[in-house]
Amino acid sequence: MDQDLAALEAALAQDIANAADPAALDGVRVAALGKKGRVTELVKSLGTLPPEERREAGAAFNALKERVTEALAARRSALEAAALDARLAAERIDVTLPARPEPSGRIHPVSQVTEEIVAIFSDMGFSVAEGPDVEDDFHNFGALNIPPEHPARQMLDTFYLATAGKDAQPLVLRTHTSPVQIRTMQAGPPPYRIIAPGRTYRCDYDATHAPMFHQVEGLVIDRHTHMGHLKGCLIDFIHAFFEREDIKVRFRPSFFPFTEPSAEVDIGCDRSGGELRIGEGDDWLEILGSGMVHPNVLRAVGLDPEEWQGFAFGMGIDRVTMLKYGIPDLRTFFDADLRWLQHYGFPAQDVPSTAGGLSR
Ligand code: 2NL
Repeated sequence: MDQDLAALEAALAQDIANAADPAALDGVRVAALGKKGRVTELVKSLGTLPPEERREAGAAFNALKERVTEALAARRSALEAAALDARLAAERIDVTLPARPEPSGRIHPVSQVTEEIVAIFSDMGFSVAEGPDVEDDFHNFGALNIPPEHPARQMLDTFYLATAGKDAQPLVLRTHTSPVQIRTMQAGPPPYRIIAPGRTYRCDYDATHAPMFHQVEGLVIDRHTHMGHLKGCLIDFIHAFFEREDIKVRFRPSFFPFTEPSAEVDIGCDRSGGELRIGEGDDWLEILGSGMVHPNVLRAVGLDPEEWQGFAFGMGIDRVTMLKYGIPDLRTFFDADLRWLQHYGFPAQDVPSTAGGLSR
């Protein structure tokens, strides 16, 4: 009997030692201590023994059961500790490794400045409007009070598309983003407060002109919008854009077919020493065109000029990009030269916001 017990205990100890994972160990536990386990059966067999043997046998069985239970628990914690060690080894992180390199792609300065302009006007309650690059004569010229004989319409300045049939509407590459504002006014009722940034095209190419360039226009139409709103809006914009409150701003009478009265906007600068410094000195530099929207433009989109009025403005994005970030040659903007972009471009995470300091 004692020998049987010792053999059973040795066999179980062997099984416990051989169990390679918690599931196998559980199998051993059930085979020993489960309802039909070998140790359980032993305890159950107590009743079949003669009464004088039961006491001693009972003590021996219980002691065996206790030792097997302990051996199982010990093996379980050994397995768990080994599993944890393996996981810690597998998930080990070398905190001394260098950080990942900064992504090497760059945002083009024109894209960055467009985002800066959008951020400033968004803060003033403007939304962004977009439209097609290919326009018809009405949206690009006619609705803007530009008469047929106006020099802006000449074949020489405008890219005309070859359209089918001699009666077909002439199509052009838009020469400004004004048609976007015409389309916005046609699409729904006033009031409007929008800016329209985007690509524009003119048949012109030299040191300061590219055939494709970028413009932003703005439009505010309401019942009582006046020249004071135009001035306040553009002065605030200039201070925000150049990130200096002390820049002088001058409104100079001008002419555009689509505005009356019209004003060009100059900022104070210094040209002495062959270098341009914005906000210094007492010279002037033109950066914007603006004016009160011409009654004929309002009529062209079905608005009553006795009821609605407002202002509009236009600005070359490429030129203000050169000014703000000191890029000397416009033509390099469109060379797609990666070294140039590495030098003048912006990291993708530098998203402009007026709250974060536009350009930091
Ligand atoms: C400039 C001048 C300007 C506008 C653009 C505009 C648009 C509509 C109605 C009236 Cl829908 N005006 N745009 C007005 C004044 C000036 O641009 O020098 N651009 C680079």
